Amino acid sequence: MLEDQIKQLESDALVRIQAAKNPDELETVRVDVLGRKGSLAQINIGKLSPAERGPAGKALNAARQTIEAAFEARKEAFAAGALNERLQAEWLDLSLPAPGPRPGSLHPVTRIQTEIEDLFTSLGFAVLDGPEVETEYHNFDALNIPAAHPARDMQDTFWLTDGNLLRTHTSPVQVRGMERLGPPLRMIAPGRVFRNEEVDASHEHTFYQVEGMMVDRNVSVAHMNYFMKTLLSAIFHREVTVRLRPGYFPFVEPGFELDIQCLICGGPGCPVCKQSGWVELMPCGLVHPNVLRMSGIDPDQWGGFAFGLGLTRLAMMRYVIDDVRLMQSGDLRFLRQF
Ligand code: 2NL
Repeated sequence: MLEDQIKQLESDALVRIQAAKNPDELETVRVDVLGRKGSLAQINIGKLSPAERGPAGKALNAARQTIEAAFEARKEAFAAGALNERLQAEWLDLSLPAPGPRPGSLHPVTRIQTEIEDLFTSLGFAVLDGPEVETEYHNFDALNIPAAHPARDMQDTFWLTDGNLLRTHTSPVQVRGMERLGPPLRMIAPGRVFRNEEVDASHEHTFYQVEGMMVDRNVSVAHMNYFMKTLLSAIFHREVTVRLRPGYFPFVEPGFELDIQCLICGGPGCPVCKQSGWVELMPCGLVHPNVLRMSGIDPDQWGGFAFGLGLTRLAMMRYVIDDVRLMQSGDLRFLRQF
């Protein structure tokens, strides 16, 4: 009987569908049974008499539908199983507390700048700020820097097309301070300055410095010495020994180079001080009478001392940083060390 053969085929197929262990095995069963050359297709009802053909065709269709339904159900079961497995593997506990953001830290130059600002504030100095784009007058002329001075060269200064320039030191902030405040005054001017430099491990076109100045009656080199020693002892957290050598800067008279006794070897000589026992640290001097006069201060009534200090260089000394380019690299591996 063809109907019995169909029933047998159907029950065999259902057993094989249930027995399939994975989608690949299931697909093999589908091709074997439902495929174009599969076992269902082999059943030929064409040779039956017209009377038998109807019921046999119905039975064949019913079997096909049953097998297809079982196949679809099994296929969905495999898909659901795969999803469950994934959910198990990728499960994560969203109720766990997050580690939280890493606390930030200050850039080494900012740290030194803040310390110096705190120290000078405690000594009665104002902390002044000023423009980074300056006039030629405030950056050079008002500082008694001659018209032909090499610092004014294109090679040394970033000139703008309108005749202004990027300040090469923070002195112009102090010029503006003298103009605005008048004597007596104590001020420091920390900030970013620009030089037209070829950049390498020890030269940057952009770096930080702080300049300071005190103008009062009868200010002498002794006052300057006292403030400079106080400043350096605070920066290096210990007593420092200093010496003054003559140095020439157009905006001071007399001018000095202030050296400190080497903090590494303490005097006898080492690679840091190039065997001299001293490290050149700070140019300074008494403010030139021309500079006072140009900013409206009478040099016969008032006098002052002034100094310059490289913040970037100081930070490199303190933290033993051997390449100035790291300072503005934005490299988190560098910054996270501070
Ligand atoms: C430097 C420069 C020095 C000054 C800067 C100064 C400013 C005015 C008047 C007089 Cl408005 N002096 N500044 C004085 C002595 C040295 O150094 O480039 N230092 C890193």
